[in-house]
Amino acid sequence: MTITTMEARGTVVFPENFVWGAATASYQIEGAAKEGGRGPSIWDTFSATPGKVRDGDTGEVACDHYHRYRDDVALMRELGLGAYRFSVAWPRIQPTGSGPANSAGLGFYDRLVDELLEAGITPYVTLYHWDLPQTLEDLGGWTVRDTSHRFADYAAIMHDRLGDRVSHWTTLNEPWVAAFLGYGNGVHAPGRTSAHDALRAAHHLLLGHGLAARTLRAKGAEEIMLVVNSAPVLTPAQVNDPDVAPSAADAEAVQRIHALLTRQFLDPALAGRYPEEVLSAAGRNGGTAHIRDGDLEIVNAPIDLVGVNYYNPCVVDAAPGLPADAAWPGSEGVRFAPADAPVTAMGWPIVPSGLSRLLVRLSRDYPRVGLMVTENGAAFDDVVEHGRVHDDGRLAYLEGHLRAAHAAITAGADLRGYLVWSLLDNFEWAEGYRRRFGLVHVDYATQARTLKDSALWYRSVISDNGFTWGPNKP
Ligand code: IFM
Repeated sequence: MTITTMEARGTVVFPENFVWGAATASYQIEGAAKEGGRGPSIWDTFSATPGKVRDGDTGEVACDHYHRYRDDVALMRELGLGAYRFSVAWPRIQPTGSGPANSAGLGFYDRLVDELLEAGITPYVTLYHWDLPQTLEDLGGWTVRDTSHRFADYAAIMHDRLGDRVSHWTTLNEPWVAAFLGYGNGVHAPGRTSAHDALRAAHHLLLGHGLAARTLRAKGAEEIMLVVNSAPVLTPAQVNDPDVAPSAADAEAVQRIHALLTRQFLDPALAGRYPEEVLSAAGRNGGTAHIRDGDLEIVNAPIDLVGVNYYNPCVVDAAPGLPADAAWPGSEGVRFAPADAPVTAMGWPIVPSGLSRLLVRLSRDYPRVGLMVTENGAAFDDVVEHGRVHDDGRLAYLEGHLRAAHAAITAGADLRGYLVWSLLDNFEWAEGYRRRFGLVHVDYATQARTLKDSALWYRSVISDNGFTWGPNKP
């Protein structure tokens, strides 16, 4: 069942123990880029490079969460969040990416975790949400194997410090983005533009995941998750009618892009093998010598959950003769097509049914792990008026996607929780501060926080473990 086939109004109630929360990432909110012994990350370097980030924005101050984390945890408590997913800035812990831990950096996360636990909020710790120490990039970044080993060392440091209070560990956030926007089309840090580098980076991120997952498990981590940006891959006609059968050429394009986006990471991590489509893309872009014997066994470390970051479907069709997109080595002959759907301020199509399709498929393809929606949300051009933010667009987006998540559970997906992206408006990477994804509005001039209408609605969803929608909702 997808939400396109559901009634026009009704009530959804989520399973008992369903996890409700929100997510952020270190570079996007912390600020204090030069405090507490933090070393530079690739995002400091990249955002300081003219022309890379809209309006010349950087994460130097961001939401000043480093200093305001107590107030931010108080907001989370006010919203009734059960879980808070945040990432650790590796360069706060190891300013040059290796060697002894920086105690001031560890101290910050220590205090944050204690504050969360005190507020009754479960911490979900992500170890890598893209802020690679610059020194490691200077040594080759994710294109070299050594970075994978450095990542596992850093994971060990973090578990040694927080493992007595943190049970939920995520190794990587969205390795596809880190590899293919960071090293492929250069839209993200470190801004390299080489298909070969991007494919090497993807493999070494996976290797780092496997090494870190094994390290965390050996140290007693209870739950280990890999978070991917995933999406159902659809033809343009399928966006509004999932039952339209694609032509053979379109079906091949769909299958190939699904392999490059999702299976490239989940097949190695959960089944210890690469899809043919990925090996063939690597073969045509510098070769596969970086994939060494034994790597895939390491990558296939036992994990418990896959985190799914879903925003919109990926829409493609066959376009014979088209060269590969720079972010998609192996996508020769495929067009990334527009979707016939309303869009957010990012220009991303709003297709809630895509979430149910995706969750059902992932649960079917990877039945041994549970799923969690670790990011879902939307940017809109919010304004504060008389102390309120009437973000109806975001509220409708969240409501539609929560209905879709519920439909997926009904259809058999093993979905354990849902985290909104994002708790706060924040630094939206190459888009800077213009794009607001928060449940909470941030005035960057004063750092004032204002709960948006969507936040107030989400609070009631959490407290009721569900909601009623439709014209006569109470
Ligand atoms: O802001 C990002 C986040 O860091 C990773 N997932 C997508 C979000 C919106 O672009």
